[in-house]
Amino acid sequence: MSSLHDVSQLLSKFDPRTGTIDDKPRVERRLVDLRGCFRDTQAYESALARGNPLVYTVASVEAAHGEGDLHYGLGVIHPGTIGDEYFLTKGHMHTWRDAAELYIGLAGEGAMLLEEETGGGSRMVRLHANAVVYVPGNTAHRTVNTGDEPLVYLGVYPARAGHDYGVIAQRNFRSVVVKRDGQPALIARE
Ligand code: S6P
Ligand code: ZN
Repeated sequence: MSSLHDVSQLLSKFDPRTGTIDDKPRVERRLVDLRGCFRDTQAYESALARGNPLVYTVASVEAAHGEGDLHYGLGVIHPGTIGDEYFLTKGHMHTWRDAAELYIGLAGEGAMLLEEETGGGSRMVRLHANAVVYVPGNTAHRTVNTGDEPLVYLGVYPARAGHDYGVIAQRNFRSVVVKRDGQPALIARE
């Protein structure tokens, strides 16, 4: 449980340039970690043959585990494309399906791909500095960088949300965000 006496539980400092939050753990996702995510598998394999760039990092603060507690993460997605599809996160649903999440844009230009688990459609919602995206419960979410600079954002979610990556690994998203005439467009995966 957090205590008002312990300031380390109350205040953290992040650096949007390094994608770090104090000394909290930070995961790195490189191109090789994103096998199966991109639509154009040939473009993926040939990009991988040329190198294994860092695609995104997430530093997380996940210390509190009370029923009403919050976790949060600082994400940095680097600019780039595979074929015409923007660099992206793996994407997930929350294990506790009802858990919503707030994404707060800090720098760069990007978008969130939001999909209901069953039936419903896909939405692309722009994410950038001074924008807040509300991700409802029961919604698969993936973030993409549509600009030329790193996309930096905070994600705030219930401590008990959990991350279900398996559901995405199995069937991926139904739509993709691609670059069309220099602009992001949402299209069906086919
Ligand atoms: C966690 C939140 C974000 C993501 C981050 C990376 O609920 O949605 O911090 O973890 O955007 O995406 P992913 O799909 O690799 O976790
Ligand atoms: Zn999430």
